[in-house]
Amino acid sequence: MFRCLFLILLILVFENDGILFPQRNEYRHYDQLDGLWTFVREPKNSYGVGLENKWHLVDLEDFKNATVMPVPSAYNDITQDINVRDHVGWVWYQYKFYASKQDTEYRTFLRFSSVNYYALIFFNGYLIGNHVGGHLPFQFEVSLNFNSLNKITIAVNNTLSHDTIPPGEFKYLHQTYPSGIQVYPPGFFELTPDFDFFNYAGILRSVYLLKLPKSYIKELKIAAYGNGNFSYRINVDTNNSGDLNADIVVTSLKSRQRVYEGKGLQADVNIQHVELWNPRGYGEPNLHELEIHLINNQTNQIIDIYREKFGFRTVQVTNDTILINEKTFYCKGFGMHEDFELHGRGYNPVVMTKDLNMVEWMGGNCYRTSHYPYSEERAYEADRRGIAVITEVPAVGMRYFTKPIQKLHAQMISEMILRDRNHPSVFAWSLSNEPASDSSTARNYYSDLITLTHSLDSTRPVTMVLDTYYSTDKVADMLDFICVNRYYGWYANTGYLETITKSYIGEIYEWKRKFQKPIIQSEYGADAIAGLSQDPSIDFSEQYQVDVLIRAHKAFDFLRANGSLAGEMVWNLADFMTAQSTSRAVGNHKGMLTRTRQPKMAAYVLKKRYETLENVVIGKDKKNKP
Ligand code: BDP
Repeated sequence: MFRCLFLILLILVFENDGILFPQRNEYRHYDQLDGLWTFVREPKNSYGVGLENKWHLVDLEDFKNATVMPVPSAYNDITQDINVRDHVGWVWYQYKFYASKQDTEYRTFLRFSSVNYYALIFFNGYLIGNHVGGHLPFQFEVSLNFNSLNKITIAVNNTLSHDTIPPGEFKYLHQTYPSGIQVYPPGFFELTPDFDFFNYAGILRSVYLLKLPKSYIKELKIAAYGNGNFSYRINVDTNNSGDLNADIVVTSLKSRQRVYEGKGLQADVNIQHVELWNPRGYGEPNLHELEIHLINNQTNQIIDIYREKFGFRTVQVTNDTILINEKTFYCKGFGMHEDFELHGRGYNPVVMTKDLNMVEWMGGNCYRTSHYPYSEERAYEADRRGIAVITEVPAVGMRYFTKPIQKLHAQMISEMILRDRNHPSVFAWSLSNEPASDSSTARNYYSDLITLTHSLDSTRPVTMVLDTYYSTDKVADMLDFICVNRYYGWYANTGYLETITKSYIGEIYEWKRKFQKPIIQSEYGADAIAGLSQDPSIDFSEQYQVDVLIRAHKAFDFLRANGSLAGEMVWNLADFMTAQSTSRAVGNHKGMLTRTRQPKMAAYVLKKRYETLENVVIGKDKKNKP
């Protein structure tokens, strides 16, 4: 039944109008509803007991099995109950609050920054909307009760199936011995997700009660280039309140000078002598602030204000390199995860800040939001720190290239772009990680999505992260640049260190030769269990991870020098949790850091490399053939 419900809901197109980050200022306010929410778990893979019995109409705290769950956090690792950790299916959250009298002056919205995977939102007993996919924000307007409690109820389902992105496989198992002994309990199934990270679920990022003016600034699109060309588009919810206009001021956050003043809900202008946003190591990550005053033309009064930080910079792609502000940008990067002990993928400013500090400590200038868009707070921090980011839509391990899946994928792409398009740090969109891109159905499927992405944002290149081979891949030629994941010395030729350098050189050189596009080695590395010391090295020892890195780096230096490599991203910044498998000893250990962010031996090797790597080398000596 859940499967049917799921499909029906997929068919309802989720209308996302663009979504701005919550802001508290002279005209808009919010309450952050984070804290302890009432939590009830349905039986594993239940057909939807809660929906059938209308749990949104009752007080969940009265249930015998009710407990509390911190928001934001994944629920999986908070209890001692293995059934909570490994839950598949519905869980319910509830939160009650009294509205303040002053709230009558505002329009109010519930904003969810990330609920994974599928969420039904009820407010004061009514279904007000749903969202599918996790990792991206959504909001619904609500009318508050002023004389009684307000009650938010959320039903969350983490089920992964063929109809979801990323996909998972349900395998129902039965086995009865001749004696009549049944091995598996009735209804037993194994769920194998098509990805290598723990499927943390629940309310993963903050929940807000937004308080916005009756007419308000709804959407903002900024494009700002290295030559000072600047355009903005403001979309307003007028609430039928007549003729609205906007006063605009752009201020340099470096000099604190106003560099532009204007009027209008949109404009295309050129601003002279702007300070550019640059990635770390290429100059300062200078930011500007666009301040919008929404004006009612009749009364000439300000009715809303929104301020957004942005940067002037240009991203271009040649056959060989990615250029930021017309300079070759070489990505010294990391694949990462939003992952930590206890709160799983739940947003935590401590972990986020530590992670970005560790990227900087190792001399990195770049990361990919593998394998889903990270928190909005992280994108603002990347802007401020000058870390260049490839933002990836949640579409890992794609195998089923059907129309309904494509529609969902397209929706996620558009939500991601609407959320992140004003961030200068985001320099490219990744549409998938390791899809089965060697089939012609994949080609048609991705061709549409690439066109869609370009039409939604013409200022950034589009890429995908491939693990196919240059000889069989069917999408690489449609991308602006190509990301390749490969694990020589780990998944291929384990233990044969002497093959690693030539394997990378040989393969990447062919990708380059065939497609004549910039190539980023987007994942490489090896697992190392922290403290496991073996010399000569053996797989899983810290020395082995170092040995793999050193040999890969030798190849990357060679490839860079002849213009065949535009960047490298080690997999992974830190160890992270995965599903259980015989190749995972309590998670994936390819981190440069442990899961608690302590450096392994490899971290020092990478730090030395990133700190000493010249910024611009590409294309110096093109005659340098392998
Ligand atoms: C790559 C995947 C990544 C995995 C990694 C690994 O993109 O999600 O964690 O392999 O196996 O193929 O460590």
